[in-house]
Amino acid sequence: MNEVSLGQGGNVSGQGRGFSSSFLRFFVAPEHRMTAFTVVFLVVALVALVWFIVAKTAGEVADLHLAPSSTSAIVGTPFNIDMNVDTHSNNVVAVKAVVQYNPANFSLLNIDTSTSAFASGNTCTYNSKPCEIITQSAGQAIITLAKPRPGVNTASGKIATLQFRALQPVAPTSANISIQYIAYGNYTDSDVIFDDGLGTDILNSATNTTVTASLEVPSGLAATTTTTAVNLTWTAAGANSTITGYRIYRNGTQVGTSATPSYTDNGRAPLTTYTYRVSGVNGSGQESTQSSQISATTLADTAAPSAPTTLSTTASGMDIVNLTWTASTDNVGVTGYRIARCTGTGCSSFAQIGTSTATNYQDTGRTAETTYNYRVTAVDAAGNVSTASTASQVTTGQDTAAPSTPNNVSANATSISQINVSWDASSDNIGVTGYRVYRCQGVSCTPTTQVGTPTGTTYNDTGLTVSTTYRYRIAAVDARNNVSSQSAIVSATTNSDTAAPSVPTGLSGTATSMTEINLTWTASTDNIGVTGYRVFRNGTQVGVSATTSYSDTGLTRSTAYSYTVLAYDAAGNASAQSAPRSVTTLGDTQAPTVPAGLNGTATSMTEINLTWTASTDNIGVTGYRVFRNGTEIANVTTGTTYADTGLTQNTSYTYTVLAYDADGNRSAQTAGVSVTTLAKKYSLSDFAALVTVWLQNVTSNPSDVNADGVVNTRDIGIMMSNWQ
Ligand SMILES: [Ca+2]
Ligand SMILES: [Ca+2]
Ligand SMILES: [Ca+2]
Ligand SMILES: [Ca+2]
Repeated sequence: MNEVSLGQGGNVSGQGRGFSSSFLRFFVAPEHRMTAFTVVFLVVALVALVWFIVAKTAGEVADLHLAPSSTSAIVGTPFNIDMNVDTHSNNVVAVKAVVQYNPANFSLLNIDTSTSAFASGNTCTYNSKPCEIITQSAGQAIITLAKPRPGVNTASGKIATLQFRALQPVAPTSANISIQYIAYGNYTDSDVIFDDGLGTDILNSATNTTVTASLEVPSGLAATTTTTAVNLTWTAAGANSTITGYRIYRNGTQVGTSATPSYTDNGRAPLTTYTYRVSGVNGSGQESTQSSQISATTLADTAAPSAPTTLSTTASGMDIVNLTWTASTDNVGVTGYRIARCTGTGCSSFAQIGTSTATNYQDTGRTAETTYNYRVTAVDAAGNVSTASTASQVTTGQDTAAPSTPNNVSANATSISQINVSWDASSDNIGVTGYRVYRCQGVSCTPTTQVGTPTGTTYNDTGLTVSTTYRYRIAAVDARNNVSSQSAIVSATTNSDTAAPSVPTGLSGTATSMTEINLTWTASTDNIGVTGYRVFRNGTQVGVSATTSYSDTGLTRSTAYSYTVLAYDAAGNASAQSAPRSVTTLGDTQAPTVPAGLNGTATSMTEINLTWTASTDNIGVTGYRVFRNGTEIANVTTGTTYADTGLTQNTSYTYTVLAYDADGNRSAQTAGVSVTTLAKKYSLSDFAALVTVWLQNVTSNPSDVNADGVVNTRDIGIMMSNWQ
């Protein structure tokens, strides 16, 4: 059988071209169809090229034209491709077109041959065969048309109009829709429609139609706004559209999807402009171009949040207050809270102290033991402020924070007994109420004795010891007796004493004996204290006294001494000497003892030798006085003997002796001792001598001779006295 038939379902069978038939049968099997499509296309193209060359050699029949040659399509919207043929040089009596496409991308809706130049419908038959054979399968349509009257020349004409619809947005590639075209001309054989065995001219060619298919772009995008939302609407996709949903873009970023042509974009900020676009998405998830852009501006927020409720305040320690409250609500959103505070029980002059985005707040740095009131307001992003919450009152805990340690402590002596200590004021969370001053005495001691509690930053330490080092340190204290650390230790030394005592006055002296004078005087005064007095006798210091009296001993009796006194202090400062006072020691009033053992011996007619035992005296015996017959006759200053001469012979004399001292004190006289001089023994010479004396006396005193030549009695007496 010399026939080529293209079977249903794309199966190709034929006996005239066994190789091709077997080849095609293999590749058009469902499991090989995709590959087969390509291979078939290539094989067909190769064969067509061979046929084209053959046809050229045998004479071309016709050219194929597709109108349009490329198409822009909207997915889902039908588009037409006209398949035309025009005669090149021969009569065309039959055509065969194999239309191939990817059924995933396109569907062939209709093959319209009503205006074809080759057939008028399936009712036509030619040589017991239908003039028009159209077979379709997925991705392929084979259209075979024949003229009812072979041999009738047809210069040109439409073969068919193919109505496609794009199922997917496809890029324009050469394989979108492929048509293999075979034309037969100059047929005289009326047996079969297709038979190239009788000198038939064949033009076999292939052409492609490229299709740019895109998804339907949403249109008619419009918006209305509220404070927090933008309501979008757009035109629904057409009835044939493959769009199954939409994607919504805000400011270039997808923010949502919608199965319907509307979308509400909630959660927008008030008074804010947004831009929107919308795209369509088909069932394969492919997306259309985005729509044109629109802008929408939300409305301003003018509604204030609700007032915070159940405000609670709790003191934490002495300086922290914790606040919590129940959240406010707002049409847009509460952006934060403002916390206000005032100080005092029932106070009302609230001032904002902080903000919080949470429903709690910690107020630090509060003052201990202080009552505060708090209230909270809520605000939104537009600055709308709620009414204030109910105030909540709280009192902080007791002060436990000690003041800061006093700094810059200094100590300076201002006198011999005063040191002024000063320092910088300490600080305290509430207030420093005073300071404690600690002191010790010494150069390396630790001050532990509290000596002062000034409220200010100075302390004048008085009553101190001269030239003495003291060390100090300070601590600060608050009303709760929280005591700071003690300051650094400072020291100072009181001034040395340079002031001398006053000059002693009222110096007086009394001689109490021959060797002692007691001095007294009026006490001197001193800035610190009189340590003692120095006593000077005749300009030379003879002693010191811690009191206002002095006994000067070892003196000489009956001697005048000049005294002065000065006062001195512990630092060695000495006053001037007092006015001098002259005092004389007592004299000696004690007489020597009475000489004892007085003994007299007449050694001649005119001499008696006296001896006695020496007297004693409190001072010393100066001498003795000798009395004869009651008359002092001698002063013996050496020894205890006395020779009394010139006495009368054979005469008894009575002697006494007394002792005396340097001050003239005399002892009593001894008992009288009588001694008789030796008797006279006369000789002639004694008489001659008597006469001689007598004569001498008479001669010297002529008047003594009476007229009668008698010598008077006086002369006799003289003579007699010489006799003896
Ligand atoms: Ca609001
Ligand atoms: Ca404190
Ligand atoms: Ca002094
Ligand atoms: Ca005496």
